[in-house]
Amino acid sequence: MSVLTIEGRGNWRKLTLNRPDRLNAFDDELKSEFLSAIQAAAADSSVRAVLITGAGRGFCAGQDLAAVAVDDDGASIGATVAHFYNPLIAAIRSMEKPVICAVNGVAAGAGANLALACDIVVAARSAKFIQAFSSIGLTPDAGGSWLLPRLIGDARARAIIMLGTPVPAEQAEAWGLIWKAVEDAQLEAEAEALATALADRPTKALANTKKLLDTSFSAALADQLEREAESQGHMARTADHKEGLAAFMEKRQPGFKGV
Ligand code: T3D
Repeated sequence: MSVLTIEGRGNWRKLTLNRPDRLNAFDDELKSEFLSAIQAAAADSSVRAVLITGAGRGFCAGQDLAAVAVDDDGASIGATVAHFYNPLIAAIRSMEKPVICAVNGVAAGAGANLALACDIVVAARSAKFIQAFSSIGLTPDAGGSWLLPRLIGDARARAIIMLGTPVPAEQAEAWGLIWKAVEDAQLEAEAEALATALADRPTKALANTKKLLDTSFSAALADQLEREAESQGHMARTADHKEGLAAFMEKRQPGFKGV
């Protein structure tokens, strides 16, 4: 059985982490297959949205701790972060199409931060997010120290990282850590409907929106205004913009092509 299921769904792709007996923790095989699948989805222009989820009762328990040598001198952990988690998170954030995460159960350590790095996160009500790092004497990785303060503010980020306190899905929604908590039985349908809707939207505009939002907390307003103007200049020349305008004038639904 493959550790990663890849399903084409018309103009979007679903990736399911598939090591349910380990709560989909990342061993070397899953790391390699998942990073390749993310890079392949990014490079394929026929894929206009990506949905990530997990098989079984967990979403992802982060690094497979059984695979971490107890006498490790730190070199392999550093290498894992540099060669897997960092490129993975960078690939998701820079992917020029929306990435949706359906958190079907517990998301811990790098598994939690993988979810939070996605553009839109929907979680089952039974799911929870755990910054598990400090409980095993580590510090956040997979972008956690960057994402969390931006999403929920410094006070909450500091506490959940230092204490390793699980954040239930409903609390995560109330804090703005995720987009939405839904009934467990509805998660798959809700997430797939989101992927379908996003894949039919103007992909280039969504890609540039990601770029703009990623710089919004670090850029000065004047610089961000310039970036917005530059982006609108590019968008105005896209076929999807012309289609959006035409559809509005003709009082019909637009048929965006992602170009
Ligand atoms: O190389 C590096 O280390 C650097 C990278 C670090 C990135 C990181 O992600 S560090 C953080 C690693 N993750 C964790 O510390 C989480 C460890 N897991 C847990 O704390 C708990 O399992 C959960 C809170 C996530 C879930 O608890 P619960 O009670 O629902 O399930 P469980 O019984 O603990 O787990 C079910 C099985 O999955 C169990 O195996 P068993 O007893 O049925 O044979 C458990 O050992 C296994 N499992 C859970 N998490 C991991 C794991 N096996 C390997 N690695 C895991 N991370």
